[in-house]
Amino acid sequence: MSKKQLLHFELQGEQQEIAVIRLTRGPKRNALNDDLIIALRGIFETLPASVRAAVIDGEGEHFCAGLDLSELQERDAGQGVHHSRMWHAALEQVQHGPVPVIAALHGAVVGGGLELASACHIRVADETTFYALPEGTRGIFVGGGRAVRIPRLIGVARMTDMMLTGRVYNAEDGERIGLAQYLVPAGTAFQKAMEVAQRIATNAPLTNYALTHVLPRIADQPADQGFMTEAMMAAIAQAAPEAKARVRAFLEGRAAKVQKA
Ligand code: 1HE
Repeated sequence: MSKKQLLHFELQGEQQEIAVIRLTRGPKRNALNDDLIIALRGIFETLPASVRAAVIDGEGEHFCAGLDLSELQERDAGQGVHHSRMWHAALEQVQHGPVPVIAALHGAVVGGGLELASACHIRVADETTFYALPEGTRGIFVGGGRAVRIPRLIGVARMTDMMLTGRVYNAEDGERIGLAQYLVPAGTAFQKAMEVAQRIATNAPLTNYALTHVLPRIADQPADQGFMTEAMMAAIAQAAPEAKARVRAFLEGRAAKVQKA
């Protein structure tokens, strides 16, 4: 399969500010082969400067069936480490690339598919979504970063249960335990993800950077260091001319108030 068929990339929005990245291996349930992982990394390394937010979704009935099991050849231990590190490098680009990334989920979000989703900053799931980590039942382990990312979303105990028992979470329970931040009607995840992306694209880029690059690092720091990093980032953000202009706009009644939910 040529690389062109693995992913679709386009820019949307008046200023070309939203990057849409679609997994296009529908007949294989968007299973992630090596070429696709490398292509994904390339996209995030070379996003145009106009882009302020990105949306990832998958064509067909399912978001993603995880690692392409047909490529799980007999690797020796060293090759296995390099393969895992290739995934790490690609998903690092998603998580710590230039812009916030929203995953629009539907159908199966399993194995490496949940790995990809967990590298995104916001997950919007429709009612058809289901989540599983079937590696435990296939005699393998996670390898693309989930051992680090999933416990941070749902805790070690829930991930252990999912892997030991093959437990499948439906969309509602997935949202309840923190796998997704939004739950929407069937067929509307992409639309909602685009709305969220448009909203995010209106923020000051430095604030978005602080939220995607600095906040998760603060959360990983001991409290004493976290408070100091927070103070540094707060000072840098508020000193920016854009922050001053936005605060002035509010004080002069030119900016939106917070509305009751
Ligand atoms: C695949 C894959 C795949 C489907 N690798 N080819 N992930 C898994 O163990 C999930 C395996 N997949 C499934 O459980 C099911 O396919 C689904 C629930 C996702 C979808 O079911 P369904 O009935 O819609 O599709 P299907 O008939 O099972 O699959 C359609 C085709 O996609 C079929 O190929 P075909 O040639 O017979 O048409 C499947 O073989 C193929 N297909 N999933 C390869 N995963 C870095 S560590 C990551 C570790 C992992 O992610 S391990 C993988 C975990």
